[in-house]
Amino acid sequence: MENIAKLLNIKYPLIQGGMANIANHVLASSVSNAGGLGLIASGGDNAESIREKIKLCKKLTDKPFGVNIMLMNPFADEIAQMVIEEKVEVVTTGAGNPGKYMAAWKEAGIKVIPVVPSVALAIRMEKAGADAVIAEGTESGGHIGELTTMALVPQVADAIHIPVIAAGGIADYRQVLAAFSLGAKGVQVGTVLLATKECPVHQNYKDLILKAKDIDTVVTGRQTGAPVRVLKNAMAREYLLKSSKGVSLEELEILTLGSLRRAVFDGDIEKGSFMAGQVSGMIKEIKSVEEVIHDLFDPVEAYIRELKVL
Ligand code: TUI
Repeated sequence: MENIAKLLNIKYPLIQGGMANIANHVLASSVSNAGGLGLIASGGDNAESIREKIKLCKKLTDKPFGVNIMLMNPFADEIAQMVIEEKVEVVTTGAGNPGKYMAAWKEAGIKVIPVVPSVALAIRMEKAGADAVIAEGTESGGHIGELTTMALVPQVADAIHIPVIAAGGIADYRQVLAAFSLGAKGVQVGTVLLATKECPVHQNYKDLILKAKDIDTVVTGRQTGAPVRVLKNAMAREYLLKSSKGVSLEELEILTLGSLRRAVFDGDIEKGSFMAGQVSGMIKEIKSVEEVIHDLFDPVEAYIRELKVL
């Protein structure tokens, strides 16, 4: 397979990242209308709230779109059922193993694309009937695995026979080309879509991405077993200080409780968790979703001709 555009019936081999609390019907339909695969993210929401967004998204686009299910969500079981009822075309999953849902989804004709942080999970997902996997490197924003995109993607591509989609560290056409070079058949992007006109986050969130430098993300939650990459701010510093002093998991949880919502909806620069990837430092202007997607793919062929590496 040349790339995943054919599999997903879309123009560009691009999937939008899940992005809890952010990826609603507006962002998802914008990505789908621009030729990628838009996704409505479940985050911690319940099935009915996502069902509403699916209905709204169907009014905004006649192109394929999907739903991302964050498997640490306590409502994951009901969301897994709801996507069948709503005849969602594509499901991506994150933050866990979707094995127990796979048979029902495949039976319903849903294309299933789990995020995998390791070769072992990729192999398990292929055996369980996944249509493709997203190999997501630790450069990504939000909940992350250990391996870098550079190390993970070729190892996953060598281990399985279904298409691999690269994620983590992709914000321009050079990184798109690198992903294909590593064996990926498509890319998933999140951070670069945060800085778009259509992205429904508080303006302060977008401004923080535009201001960020290369070293401005940190990983919180390594001690609790749920590492999360965020932009450095007072909240992240306090979290890291408290966890280095060995405070209880409960106290850390209280600190982070609702912090993503504070970032996304209130733009609370001090107390919000601004999840974002290491590519934040590359993003210097707000574009439309359509411009972002064109800028990721259109220069690739000319760039291949320009490259003289040996
Ligand atoms: O899921 C993500 N990124 C996310 S989810 C999220 S919401 C959240 N907020 C606070 C704490 C935790 C979550 C924000 N960003 N990316 C996909 C991803 N999946 N990254 C890593 C994984 C993963 C990890 C382990 C996937 C499977 C897995 O399997 C373990 C197992 O059971 O085998």
